[in-house]
Amino acid sequence: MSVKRLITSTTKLKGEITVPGDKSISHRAVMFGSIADGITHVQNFLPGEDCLSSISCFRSLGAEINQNGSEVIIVGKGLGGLKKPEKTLYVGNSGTTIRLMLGILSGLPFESSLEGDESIAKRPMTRVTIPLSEMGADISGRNKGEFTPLTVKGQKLKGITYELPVASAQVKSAILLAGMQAEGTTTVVEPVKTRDHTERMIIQFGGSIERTGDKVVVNGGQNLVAANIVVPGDISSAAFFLAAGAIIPESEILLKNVGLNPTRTGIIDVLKAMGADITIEPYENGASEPAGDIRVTYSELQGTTVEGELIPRLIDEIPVIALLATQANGRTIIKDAAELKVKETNRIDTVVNELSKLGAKIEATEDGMIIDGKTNLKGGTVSAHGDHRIGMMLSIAALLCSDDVTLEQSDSVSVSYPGFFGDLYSLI
Ligand code: SPQ
Repeated sequence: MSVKRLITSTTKLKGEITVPGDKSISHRAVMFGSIADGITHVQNFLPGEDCLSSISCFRSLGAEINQNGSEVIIVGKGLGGLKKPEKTLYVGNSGTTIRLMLGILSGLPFESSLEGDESIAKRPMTRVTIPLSEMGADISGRNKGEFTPLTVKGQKLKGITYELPVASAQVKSAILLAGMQAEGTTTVVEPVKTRDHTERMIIQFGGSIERTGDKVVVNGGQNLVAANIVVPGDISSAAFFLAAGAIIPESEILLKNVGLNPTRTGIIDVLKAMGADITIEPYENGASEPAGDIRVTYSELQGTTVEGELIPRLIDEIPVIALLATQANGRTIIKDAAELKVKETNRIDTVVNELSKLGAKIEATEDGMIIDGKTNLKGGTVSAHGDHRIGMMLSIAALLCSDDVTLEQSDSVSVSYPGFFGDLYSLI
């Protein structure tokens, strides 16, 4: 187990950071490149463990993928170019890899099995296997297909209309990926709009997709063609620096090339609602995925309420929003976020338990948490529990702690941000 003594008692953070490429977009670039015809070039790919799992799974399916750091070249031969893997596809810690792949594999003419690490084994899969089965997929697994390991026997699929019971971009994407191979039309109805990287990428790869209100519609039998994908920096990684700059006195941090897709920018809305000093300079380059520079300067924060349609736009940032709330005056309430219970860890429990160890006034609720600030954080031994976002949030919290902080399972951060500690400590 990796254990790291974290830097504490920091007075200011100053400098410029270019966070690595977006995780959600990097996964999708590998998948679309592997099922398209022709040579796809991906720039600023995230070489984090999760996205490397996607590469390794598609290599096992016969895709030719050359990855050199953040540059990836994929020689795609269309869906028909993929073949039965010789061994079980291993997705590591990555929920996005397994759920989106289930959509792709459901319609391919061979059998494949998938499994991941201990955390993946606890994450619910029926949210994907139920709609895919309605389309004709044959997927079996532990506990009636609820958990890994899963086996998919490819079938001819038919289009369906499916109302998502939970707002989930992964479920939406799996259905769309199956829908592009199905007979007829597939419609996904979203209760609340979730990240739309799959939809944008279908268009970039020459496919067609339509959105009307809460409905996303794809036609079956689509063939995709290779594309050049430039991945913007990951706003979910930038969020840790945005939080650090906002709560550590005298800080000023410039974040370059951060993805600004409106389905992901809920963290900026929350920071502004709390009174943070944030300025954004969007790039006017007409890219499919918008990006820009963000500057954050320390200021006094106020508590806020985070709920409703905002939740899917910041779901992965809730751990760091909880930390922000410990440094804001008054009460912060986070609700409508029960989805946090089925992430890499139960992120309601892990955030509450680990921040409490550092002296935060925080309590769990059924669908979120309540935090009272402003609190002086002390020190202690905390754990990432194998969850990258918890590890990074605790490393930012430590900067404010008055006593020593030891972080267990610190190497979890490599799932989405391998150079995290180097970048963070370059600002001191
Ligand atoms: O891939 P994984 O493990 O599910 O990653 C997480 C994360 O914190 O990085 C969630 F734990 O992000 C998900 C996100 O929460 C990535 C994602 C996507 O790329 O489509 C969508 C969200 O999940 P969901 O279940 O709401 O669709």
